[in-house]
Amino acid sequence: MNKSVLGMLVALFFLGCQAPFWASHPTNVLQASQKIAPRLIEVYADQVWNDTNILVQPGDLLIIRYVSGLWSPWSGGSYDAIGFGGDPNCDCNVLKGVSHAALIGKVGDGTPFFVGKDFHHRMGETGRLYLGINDTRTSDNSGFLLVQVEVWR
Ligand SMILES: [Ca+2]
Repeated sequence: MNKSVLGMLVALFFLGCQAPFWASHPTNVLQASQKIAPRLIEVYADQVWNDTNILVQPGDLLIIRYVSGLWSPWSGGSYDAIGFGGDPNCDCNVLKGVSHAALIGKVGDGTPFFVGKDFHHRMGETGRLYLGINDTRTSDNSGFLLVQVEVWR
């Protein structure tokens, strides 16, 4: 048996194995647990909201994980996605009741929410995902966090 015939037999064997899989998983239908493009995103402290270019739909499971990096809500500090702490009701916070300089998010023009280091949430809104620092005055901020964003649909 020459190599090309053997190659064709091997190919036919694998096609035969794959056919039932294709038949039961039509590619034009999103499966319940399909992961959409995990992305690494830099979130800068001196931007009010960082546009992730990720669209979220109702029912999506959104996962955001802090990977690395430090940022500061003023000169000289260094904090991660949990932030500095301080008075949670300070009017310096975009999201009241949450650590100053924590990682926060919002979908479209929706209400901001706490993200922190490990966010898992089934979303109820449609829109673009934005990430940012919990700080109302970003002009004196520095640094960025690297986060991984996954959407399961
Ligand atoms: Ca600041």
